[in-house]
Amino acid sequence: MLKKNVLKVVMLFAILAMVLSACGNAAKPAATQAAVAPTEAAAAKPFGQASCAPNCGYKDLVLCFPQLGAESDWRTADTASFKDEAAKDGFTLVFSDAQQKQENQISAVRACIQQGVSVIALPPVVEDGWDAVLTEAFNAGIPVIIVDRSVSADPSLYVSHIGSDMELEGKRAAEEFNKKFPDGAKILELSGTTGSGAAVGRAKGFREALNANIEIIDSQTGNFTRAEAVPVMQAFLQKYKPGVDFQGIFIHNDDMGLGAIEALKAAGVNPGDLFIVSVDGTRGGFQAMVDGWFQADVECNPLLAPQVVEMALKIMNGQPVDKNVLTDETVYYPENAAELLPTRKY
Ligand code: GZL
Repeated sequence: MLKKNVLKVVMLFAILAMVLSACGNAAKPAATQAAVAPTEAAAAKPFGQASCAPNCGYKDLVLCFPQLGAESDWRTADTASFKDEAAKDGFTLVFSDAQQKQENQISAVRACIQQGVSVIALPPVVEDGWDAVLTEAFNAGIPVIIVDRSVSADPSLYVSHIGSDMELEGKRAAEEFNKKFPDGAKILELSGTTGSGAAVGRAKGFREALNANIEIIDSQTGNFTRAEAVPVMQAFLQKYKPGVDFQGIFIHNDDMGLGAIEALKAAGVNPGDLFIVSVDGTRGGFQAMVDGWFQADVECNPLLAPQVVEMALKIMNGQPVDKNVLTDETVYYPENAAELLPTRKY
């Protein structure tokens, strides 16, 4: 009996010793395991850094600019800003006009990816529907700068956004109505392209800042064009009596404002009968203030090319850039519109 017990104890100790040594191996400090010499981690190049870094210059830059359209004076000035900058600096501009169609912009971006451009500066016609093509650019190692309007895509898919604070523009317009109508009013809204960052932001900022006693009785899109705004204003005038059913109009850009004026004139409305606030600050908008039609014009600056080009070169040279760069803007008024009009660059 004693022998059996002794045997059991010995076996137990043997099992315990095996278990401990196994654990011991598992717990053995790295030094005694086969040491793997730490390899020099390849210094990760910043995304978008070009082979010419850190001395990339304008001659190295091939900038893809798939412009969304030519729908407004603002857009014309924006396009001119990029073409003038390319002529001045000597970089290669790959330009296209998508006629306000997202599918055309996406095709143009894909063509630029195929071409292997340095940077893509994308002015998105609408906020949604960009994730797939931005992913393709990202996977091709081509950095994207979102220009002007914003996108709803994952921000990790693009390097930066340069443009206006559209919600602030809407807020500034609302503050003009709040000042004018402390006792309340009924107003119309002529909005921009449905689903565009500009229209969505302006409408949101406008509504958030508008006093509760000012009612937006109707809102229709004029797609940011003068031609499309005329029938929208005509339809409004069929439904609502100016000065009676509504006292003012918030218009998302000057081009639609000029279309609205055509319809208002035809309906016998005079300058100043209505309180109209527009956005952009184009020459046409300044003239409308001089003529008494607009009572304020919220600035939206289209001359974005210099900032975009400098950022593109910083990216190519592996330098850090800000994720969101908003342009400084103001509000213009009739009091000094005549004096400023000759100085306007767009
Ligand atoms: C705003 C821009 C808008 C302008 C319109 O940044 O996208 O598009 O306000 C233009 O004039 O059509």
